[in-house]
Amino acid sequence: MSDALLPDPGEAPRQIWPGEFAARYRAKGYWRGESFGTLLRRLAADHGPRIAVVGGETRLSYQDLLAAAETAAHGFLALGLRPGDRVVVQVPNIAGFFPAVFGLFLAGLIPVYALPAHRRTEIAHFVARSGAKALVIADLWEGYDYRALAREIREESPDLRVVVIGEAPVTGEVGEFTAFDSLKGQGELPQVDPSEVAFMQISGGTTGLSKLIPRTHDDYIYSFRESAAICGLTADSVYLCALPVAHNFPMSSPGVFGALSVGAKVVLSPNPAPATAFPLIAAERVTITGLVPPLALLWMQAAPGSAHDLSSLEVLGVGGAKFIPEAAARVRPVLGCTLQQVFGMAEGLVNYTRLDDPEEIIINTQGRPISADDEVLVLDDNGQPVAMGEAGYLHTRGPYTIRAYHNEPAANASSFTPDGFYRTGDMVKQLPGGYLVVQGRAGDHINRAGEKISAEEIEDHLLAHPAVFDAAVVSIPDPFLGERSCAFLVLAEGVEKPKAAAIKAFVRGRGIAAFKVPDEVVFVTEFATTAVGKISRVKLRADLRARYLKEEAAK
Ligand code: AMP
Ligand code: DBH
Repeated sequence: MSDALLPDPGEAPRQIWPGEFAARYRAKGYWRGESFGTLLRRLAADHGPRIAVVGGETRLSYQDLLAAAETAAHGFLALGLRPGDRVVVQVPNIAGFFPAVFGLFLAGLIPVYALPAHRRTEIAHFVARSGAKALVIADLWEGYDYRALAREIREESPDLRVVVIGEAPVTGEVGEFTAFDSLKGQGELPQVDPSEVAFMQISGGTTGLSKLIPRTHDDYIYSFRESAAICGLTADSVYLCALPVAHNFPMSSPGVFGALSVGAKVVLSPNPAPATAFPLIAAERVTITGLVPPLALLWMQAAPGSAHDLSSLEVLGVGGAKFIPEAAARVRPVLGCTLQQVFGMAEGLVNYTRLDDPEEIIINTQGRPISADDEVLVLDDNGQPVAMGEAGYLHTRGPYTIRAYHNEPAANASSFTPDGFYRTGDMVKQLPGGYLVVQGRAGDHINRAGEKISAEEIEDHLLAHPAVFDAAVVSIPDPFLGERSCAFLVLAEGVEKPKAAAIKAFVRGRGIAAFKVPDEVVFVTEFATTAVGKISRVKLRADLRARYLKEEAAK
């Protein structure tokens, strides 16, 4: 699509529910007119000296967090940022994430959450699509220098302000950037309207590049407040954030915000490996955490032989991809805690098995929605409801599900029905009681260990390789990852066949997250065509997958 059709990226993100819906969500007490900033002030008043966040050597109480966030808010505005401006935040699991994002909220600025795995191409896209005025990054993390990445981004966007947060306070030299810990300023902080967009999450990208998901204070706070209740969180709970904090699952299901909303303690694990997370569980007496299925498997493998005391763990949330019943059944016997399946999406709808559900429900379903006002439709190919227990496409609408992506007219036309239902692309069965069982999905993305990869996005990168004539990227079932990605390539005529490793290196060199690099590369002589010409990409990918699986089975 040409840029001319896109709304001005300078336009502030909005999220609008029709009046009668908004009125109902308010009347029912879902939307309470509280902003993130007001929430933090209330939490600091109620839980002041209690520990809110533990990350590395840093321990922040609720009042420390408020003080640091207020300082940061003044500092962001002193940099020349104005309420409503977007700020791309790419910060890993370090304590500084919290004063930074609450500082942005208090200043009326709008975080756009990137993941630590994102690279030049993705960050540049988020900056451009959101019209961001600033970037908040870490310095060095897990061997990667985010300042180098920021320098590349600034080549394209020279006016972008860059603020650097460290695991330890950054006070010294940060080159041409601003040290987070040097932010200061004074004056009035703006009034923030809780019905306005608070931040933007990113979609896993079912087609093309990731889309931006504008969430309001009202809708998001409702989703994690209710999640905290469903997940049994109290002020005595300790939530371990083992997945990247900016991802919607550890952020809100119930996540770090759900935990903070009840005065609990959040512990940040720099990574989710048992060797890192288990000592933290023992030391901080962690009661609840969330993992994607492959990590849950890894933890179950490591726990029996571990010297660390994991007995404080009460609840393990597992989501992001399908957790197969055989694995689900082992959680309680092996880890001694209650499994809670979580089926959610950054666009909104989140389903949980309830802690007191029968074991059979916990093991075999992906839960039921948070809200009595989450409307769920399971439709067939013709848009007609299927019978209870039959598989169909999940459509949803409700008090915390978006009605539109930011700045995406074409995707909005296809992803939402005229009456405002979000077409999730997931195939589900609905059981009595509203429990959903995920069956698969309609779209052509790869769900690699909970990371969603758009086939189209990777095909575009592959097509940029001079030796590649055509490319199709498909998901292949994988015993550990759930799915892995496989790129089928037709080479241009007369070129020398490159090595698979060279193709992978080329894709990585395009500046994208490592998890998007194809796991496998298969060269084929041609793609099937029908009599009328090229077959659809959807059918082509399905055919290639089927052929691959048949050949594997024959081996
Ligand atoms: P995203 O739109 O990137 O936030 O990814 C959300 C998608 O992840 C959902 O639409 C599902 O396809 C998938 N997903 C999340 N949780 C689960 C789960 N528990 N089981 C199966 N698929 C899941
Ligand atoms: O995969 C997801 O995006 C996801 C999974 C579980 C999510 O956004 C969530 C819970 O909130």
